[in-house]
Amino acid sequence: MPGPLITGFSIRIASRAEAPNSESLPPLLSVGRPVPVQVSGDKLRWSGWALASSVSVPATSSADGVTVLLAGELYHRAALREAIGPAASGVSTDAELLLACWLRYGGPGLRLLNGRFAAVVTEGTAAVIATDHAGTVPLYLRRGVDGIEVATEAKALAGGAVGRIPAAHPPRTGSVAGLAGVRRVRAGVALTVMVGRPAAHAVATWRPPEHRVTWTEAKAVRRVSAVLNDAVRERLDSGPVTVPLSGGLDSSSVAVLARGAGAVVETISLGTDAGDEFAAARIVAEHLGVRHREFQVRGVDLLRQLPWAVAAAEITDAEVLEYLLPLVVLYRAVPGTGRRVLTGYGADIPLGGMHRATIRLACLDQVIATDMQGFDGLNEMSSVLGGLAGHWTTHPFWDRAVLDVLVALEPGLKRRHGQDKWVLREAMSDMLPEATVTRPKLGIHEGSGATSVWTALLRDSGVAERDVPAAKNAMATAIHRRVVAQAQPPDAVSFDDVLREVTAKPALAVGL
Ligand code: IOT
Ligand code: MG
Repeated sequence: MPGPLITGFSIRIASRAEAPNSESLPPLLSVGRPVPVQVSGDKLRWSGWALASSVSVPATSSADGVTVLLAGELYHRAALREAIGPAASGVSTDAELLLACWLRYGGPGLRLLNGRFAAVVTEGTAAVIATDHAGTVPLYLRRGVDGIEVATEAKALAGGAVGRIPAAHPPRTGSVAGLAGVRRVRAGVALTVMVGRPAAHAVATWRPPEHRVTWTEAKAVRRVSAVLNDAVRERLDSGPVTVPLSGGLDSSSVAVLARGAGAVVETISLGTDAGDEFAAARIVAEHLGVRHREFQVRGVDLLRQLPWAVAAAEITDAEVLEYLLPLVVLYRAVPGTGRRVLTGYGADIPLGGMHRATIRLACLDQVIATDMQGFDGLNEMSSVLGGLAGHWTTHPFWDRAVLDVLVALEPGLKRRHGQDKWVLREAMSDMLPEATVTRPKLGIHEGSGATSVWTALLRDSGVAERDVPAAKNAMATAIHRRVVAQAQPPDAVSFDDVLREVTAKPALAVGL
C-alpha cells in the first residue's frame, strides 16, 4: 500500500433528524477513489465522500457509539499499540488504531498520536475534529445551525451553506481568504463541536518546544541521528519510495537513511533553464546507487503551473508558493500515480537553515522560535501538494519526535565550527559524500529559478523592482480567488492572463 487508505474527505455531519446531504462529488484536487461516507448513528448522521486507495475501503470505523474517519497515517504504531494494550491487538488499519486509542484514553488520546493526518470522531452529539501536530493534512470546517461540514480542502466548502453561521468562531481556528464562514483548524488541535449548538471548545495536542537543551556534541549528534533514522523507517512500507533530491543535506539525508533501511529508493531532481542542482544530486544518487531521474522544464512553464500550486496549498503567500511550486511541478512529473514520496522539506525551519547568514546565536534562536510559531496555515507540507498527482508525500524532518529534538537543541549546536545546521551535517558525515555534507544550502526557489523567473516575467511586464513582491502576492491572491473561493479547476486559470490582469493595474505598472 503506497499511501494511506484514506487521503482526504468532504463530509457533512448533521443531527439524526436532518435529511442526508445530496451526494455530489466534492471538488477536491487530491486524486483518489471516491467512496461514500454514510453513517447513521443514534444522534448524528454523516454523509459525503472520502478519497480512498480502493473502492472497497470503508471510509469510517465505529465501535461502542464512537465513529472515526482518518485521512492520512500514523507513525510509531508499535509503541501506540503497546500503550493501548490488548484492545489494539486485533486492529489492522490506522483508523481502527485511533478508535482503540479513543476508547482507552478518550479525547486526550489524540495527544498520543504522531502522524500525518486529519481526523473526525463523533460520540453522542459531539464531533471532534483534529489535526496532526503540524497540521500537515489541512482541515477546514463550516458550522451551521443544523450541522457541520468538514473537508481536507477549503475549496470543497466553497459555495455550500449549512444554515446560519453561529456568531462566534470556534477557538483555535483561522480564517480562509475569500471563504466567509469557513474556518481552518490550527495545527496540533482537537476541536470539539456540539452539532446543532453553538458551543465549541479546543485543546492543544502539541506545541513547539520553547525550552532549549544543552547536550554534549556527541549526545546531540547521536540523538539527531537516531530520531531521524526512526522517522524515515516509520515512513517506509514494503514498496519503493521516491525522494525528490536536490543534492542538499536534507534530501540527501532522507535518501541515504531510506536506502540504509533497505527500501528501494528512486530519486528525482528538477531543473529549469534558469537553474538546476543536477550535478549535486547526481553525486548523491551515484553514491547511493539508486535509480535517478532528471526532470527539466522551461522556467516559464514552471510558472504557468502556479494555479496548481495555489489550488493545492490554498494560500496566497507568494514567497511560500515559490518553495511549493517546483515541488508541485515535480510531483506532477513523477511517472505513474500512487508513489510514496519522502522529502527533506522542513529541515530548515527547526535548524535555522533559511537563516544561514544569521551568525549571532541570540538572533538565530529567536528566528527559529518565530518560524516555529509562524508555520501554521502556510500549508507547506499539505498532503494535497502530492495528492493532486495521486502521490502520498511525507516529511521525516517534521515527524513529531524529530521536531521535539531539533527545535529544542540549543542554537550553538545548530551553528557551530563556522557551519550552519552543524548537528545534522555531523550526524550524516559517515553516510554521505564529503561534498554533500559540506554543501552550502540553496533554497528550492533559488535552485529551480522559481523566484528569478517570476521576477523577470513581472519586470518584463513593466513592474518596478520594488513592486515585484506586491505584484507576486496580487497574482497569488487573484489565482486563489478562482481556484479556491470559486473552486475552478487550475487548468481553467491562465497564469498569463492573471499576469496581464495584475500588471495592467496602474498602481503596479507605474510603481506606487
Ligand atoms: P529546500 O530545503 O531547498 O527544499 C525542500 C525539499 O524539496 C528538499 O529537501 C528536497 O526534498 C526537495 N527539493 C528541493 N530542491 C529540489 C530539486 N531541485 N529537485 C528535486 N527536489 C528538490 C524551503 C527550501 O529552502 O526548500 N523550505 C524550507 C522552509 C521554508 C521556510 N518556511 C517557514 N519558515 N515556515 C525547508 O525547511 O525545507
Ligand atoms: Mg532543505
